[in-house]
Amino acid sequence: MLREKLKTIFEEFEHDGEFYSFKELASGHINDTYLIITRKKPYFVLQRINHGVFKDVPGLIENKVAVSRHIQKKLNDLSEKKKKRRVLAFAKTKDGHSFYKSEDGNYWNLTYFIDKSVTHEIVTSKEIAYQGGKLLGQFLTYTDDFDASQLTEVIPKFHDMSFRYSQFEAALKVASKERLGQAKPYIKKVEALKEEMHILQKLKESGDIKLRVTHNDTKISNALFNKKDKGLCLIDTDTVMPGIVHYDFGDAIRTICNTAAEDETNLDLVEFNVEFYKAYTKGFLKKMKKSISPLELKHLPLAAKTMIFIMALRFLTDYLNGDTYYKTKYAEHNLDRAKNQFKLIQSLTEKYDEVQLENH
Ligand code: A2G
Repeated sequence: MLREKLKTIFEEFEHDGEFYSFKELASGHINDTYLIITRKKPYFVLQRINHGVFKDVPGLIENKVAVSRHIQKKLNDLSEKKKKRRVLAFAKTKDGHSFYKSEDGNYWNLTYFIDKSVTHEIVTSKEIAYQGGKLLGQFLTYTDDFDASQLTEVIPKFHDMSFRYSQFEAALKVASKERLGQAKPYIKKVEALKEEMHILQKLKESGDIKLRVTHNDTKISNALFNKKDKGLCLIDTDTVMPGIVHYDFGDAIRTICNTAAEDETNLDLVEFNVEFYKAYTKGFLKKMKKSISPLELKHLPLAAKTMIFIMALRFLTDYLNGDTYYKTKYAEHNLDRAKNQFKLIQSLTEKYDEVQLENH
């Protein structure tokens, strides 16, 4: 029984909590995540890391723990007023490790649940967008002096556009006739956008845009807020790796500015919200003013387009591959996700002038 299993795993970790019940937190597409409700707070979050997706789980967990520790040191130096900021804290197992490997070969990690925090699947106010921007700017600022060479590259070439195109092209060769047929209009879009979608990668490769420690999965549901909409911290740091600022900014905008959730199938509801873009950018730049270069700044709108596109491409590729990567609930789920992202690109493209910084 799942309850017994989770309780047993929970008890492998060092803490004072007494297991009472659990609740699945089902919004992620990769790992299995459970809120562990104890008899007396704090609660905990127990996560099974998907080792099909992440080949080096111990490396991944070391990354997360080291980055959290680095940020915690910065928080310790803050004034009392700013002490509401948070960072994930990891529990250790009774034998001193940051993860537990269960007999069935699965890897688990346990973090303290941040009390009175909430997440959002979509953004409903400019204030949340603004706070979200500040959170990311703060994360990148706190990790600016983190030695990126310490980090394991948990998924090599994660946001590398040429790599994602090559996976797409390989998927075209193995896809069923039926899926190829369903995907046809979107396959054409992928081909048409190829050159533009490589611009940022080229700037990264030439060194014109610098490498930083980036989060790499900055969708809005990976940000914690308090009940008054103030940002607390970014969570789900599984993919912290060296990257460019555009990965994180663009991936965040992808969900912040979508008027519908990523899984919405009614495409009439999917629009790009320019007001939220402006609010997010304002919060982000408030924290990043000193460290962002003119070239990085100029390419923020393209970052949004590129990161929406790379997710569309990955959802489409997974659909063509027969759904081997993302968790899906029905046969067309990945195709629907890709359609949602393509609709968002279309809407952003129509409003592209309005998101250019000089028009804010
Ligand atoms: O789904 C997951 O979180 C993905 N993470 C992320 O890259 C993005 O595709 C997202 C879409 O909602 C991993 O692939 C590790």
